[in-house]
Amino acid sequence: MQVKTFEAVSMKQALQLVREQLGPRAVIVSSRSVRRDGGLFGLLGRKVLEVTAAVDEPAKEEPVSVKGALTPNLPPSRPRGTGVYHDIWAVKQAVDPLLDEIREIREKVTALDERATSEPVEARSDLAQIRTLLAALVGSGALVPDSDGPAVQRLFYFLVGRGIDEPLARSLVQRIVARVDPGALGDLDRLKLNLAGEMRNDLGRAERGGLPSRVQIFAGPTGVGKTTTIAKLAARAARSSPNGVLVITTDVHRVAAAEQMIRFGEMLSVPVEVAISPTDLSRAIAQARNREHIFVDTTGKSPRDTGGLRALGSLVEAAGEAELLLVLSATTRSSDSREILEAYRGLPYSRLILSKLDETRVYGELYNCVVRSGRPIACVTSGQAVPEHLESLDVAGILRKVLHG
Ligand SMILES: Nc1nc2c(ncn2[C@@H]2O[C@H](COP(=O)(O)OP(=O)(O)OP(=O)(O)O)[C@@H](O)[C@H]2O)c(=O)[nH]1
Ligand SMILES: [Mg+2]
Repeated sequence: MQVKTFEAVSMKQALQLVREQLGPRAVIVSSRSVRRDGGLFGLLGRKVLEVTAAVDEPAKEEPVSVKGALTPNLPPSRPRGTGVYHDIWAVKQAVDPLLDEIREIREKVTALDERATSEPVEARSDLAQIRTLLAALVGSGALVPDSDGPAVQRLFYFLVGRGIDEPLARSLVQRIVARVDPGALGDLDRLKLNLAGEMRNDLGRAERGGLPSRVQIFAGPTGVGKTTTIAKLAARAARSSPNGVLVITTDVHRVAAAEQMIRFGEMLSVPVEVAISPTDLSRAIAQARNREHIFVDTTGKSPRDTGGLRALGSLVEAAGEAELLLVLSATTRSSDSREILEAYRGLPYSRLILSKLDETRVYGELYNCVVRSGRPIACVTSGQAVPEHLESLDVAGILRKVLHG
C-alpha cells in the first residue's frame, strides 16, 4: 500500500493531486486543516488542507481529468478485496473534511448573525443609559446654558434666552431628555419638537381659583399697571352695560392715586367711588347691588411689605364674594417675580394679569408666572392706551409668544 500526504488550498485541489499522483483507486485516509507560515505564535499563518491518501497498488502516472472533483477518490469499481465496507469508509473519508468545512462556515455565520442582532440591542441600551444619566445630570444642576455646546445645553440656552426661569428651564430639559427617543438627544430640532407639548402640559395644569364674580379686585406690586388695566376693562364693560359698571378705588395712600382713577372715570363716563377702609369697601359693594361689574383698585404692595399685604388680605375678605386678580409686569426680572409670587401666596388670587408686554421682547415670564403660581392668565396688556392694548391670551397664544416672540 502506498500512503502519501498532500497539502492543498481546497478539497477539490487535494483530490486532483491525489488522483494525479496515486491514481483513481486511491482513497482518502484522513484530512485536516493546518496553518502554515506560522506568523505570530502560528496565529496568523495561512490555512491549508492536509490530506493523506492511500492506494493498495503502485501509483500510475495516469492523466486524470479534474471533472467531477467530489468523487474521483471513490474507486470507479469496488477496490479489490475490500468489499462494501471499504466503499463506505472511502465515502466517509471524502465527506468528513467537507462536513468540517460546513461546520466551520456555519459557526462563522452564526457568530455574524449574533453580532448583527446583538449590536443594535446593545447600542440601544447604551443610549438608554446615556439618556438616564443625562436626565440625572440635568436635574442635578450640572447643566449650563451654552449656545455652542451639545444639543441639550443649546436647548437650555434657548429656554433661558426666552426668559424661562433657570430652574423651570432645567426641569423642562430634564423631562424632555427623559422622554425623547435616545436618538434625538443630539438633535436640537428634535428636542425642540417636544418642547411645546411639555410646556402646554405645564400651562394646562393651571386652574382658576374661586368662582367668577361680578366684583373683581386688582392687586399687585407698585406701578405694574393695575389702575390703567382697570380703566381699560371698565371702559370695555361700559360699552355693553353703560350703567352697569362701578369702579371703587381703595388707594388713598399714594398721593393723587385716587385722583388718577377719578380722571379715568370722567374720561370713560364710568362712576368712581373711594373707599378708605375695608368696612367702607364692604358698604360700597353692598350699595352697588344693581351693578353688573365692580372693579376695585388697590394700593401697590411691595413683596416685602408684609404689613401692607396683610391689610390687603383684610380688604379682600371685606369684599365678600369677589375675585382677586394679581397684576404682574412681564418686564420684571425672573428672580424678583419669584419673590413676588412667594409673598402673594397667602392671598386667594384666582388669575393673573401680565402687563407691559410691549416693553419686552422676551416673554418667558408668561410661562414662569403661570407655572409658579398654578393660576391661568386672565388677560395681558401691551401699551398705555385706554381702552386699547388689552387682550386675552390662551395657552396656545402664550406658547407662541414665549417660543417665537
Ligand atoms: N408700556 C406700558 N405701560 C403701561 C402698561 N400698563 C400701564 N402702563 C403704564 O405704567 C405706569 C403705571 O401704571 P399704573 O396703572 O398707574 O400702575 P399701578 O399698578 O396702578 O401703580 P400703583 O398704583 O402706583 O401701584 C403708567 O405710566 C401706565 O401708563 C402697559 O401695558 N404697557
Ligand atoms: Mg394704581
